[in-house]
Amino acid sequence: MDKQANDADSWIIDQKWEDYSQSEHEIWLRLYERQFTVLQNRACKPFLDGLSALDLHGAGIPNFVQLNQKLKPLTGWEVVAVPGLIPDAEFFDLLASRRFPAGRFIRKPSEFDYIEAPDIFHDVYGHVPLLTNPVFADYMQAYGKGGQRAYGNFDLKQLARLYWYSVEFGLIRENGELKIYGAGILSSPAESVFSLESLSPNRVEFDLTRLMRTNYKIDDFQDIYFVIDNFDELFQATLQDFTPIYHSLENVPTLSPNELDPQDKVITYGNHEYLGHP
Ligand code: HBI
Ligand code: FE
Repeated sequence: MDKQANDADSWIIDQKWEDYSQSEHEIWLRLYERQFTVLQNRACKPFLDGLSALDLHGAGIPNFVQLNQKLKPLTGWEVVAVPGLIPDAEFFDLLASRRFPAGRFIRKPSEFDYIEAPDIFHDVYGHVPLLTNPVFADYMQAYGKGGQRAYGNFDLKQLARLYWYSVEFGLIRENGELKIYGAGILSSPAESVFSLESLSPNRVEFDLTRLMRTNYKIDDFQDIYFVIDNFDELFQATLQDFTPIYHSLENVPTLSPNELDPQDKVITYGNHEYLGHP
């Protein structure tokens, strides 16, 4: 494959696993233990299966060398260390080549309950277990390729919304019940409960075009959650060429997160009582 115009590889750094302190390993263990309890009946089965297949509990922060020895044979994905959020173009290139960028830093004890930027716990605990699921693994690569096609040609905000409302905050139906697959929820104890049990948010059936119209909040629980029946639904939606959708959205108003659209197949109508983090 020809060298990418931008160079995603230049963002990859050594994880330097031996440099993590004991207290950093302990933060991982505390976050892991707490989340594991919260997610027992809330996370989708493919996530819990991935968590045990990769043995992420271990003795603390996972060493990517050992993690990739387990992950790569399963779906061809590997985790690469990056300093933090990277530019969209490089992000898409890494996903398109089955490399998931994970921040190597871990949050401080003072940030235990909430951190703005994705740290290694959000990226590895939240995102990586589902990369062991073949269909979701295909979806993530297809998403990266969709980003490469759009980059430079279309506004990326519709794609960012797709990532946000699926990969980060998506819900999935499992044996008739709603379960979590979005990493932003899976790495947050409070939102793991809120997303499934609060009466406040709307929950509607996944619809790609509608979802691409919907704004999102980055610093609080979501006002709306989109529900899929299976990962193949996501994968199929991403195989299509988005160009006609981008054009159809050009003169259609954006929806705010707490707005419903008349076409929505609503699962639960929210009462919007939750007014945000204090
Ligand atoms: N970079 N490391 C990292 N992790 C992300 O999740 C990430 C990113 N850059 C861009 C980005 N996400 C979003 O813009 C996606 O919606 C594309
Ligand atoms: Fe994330």
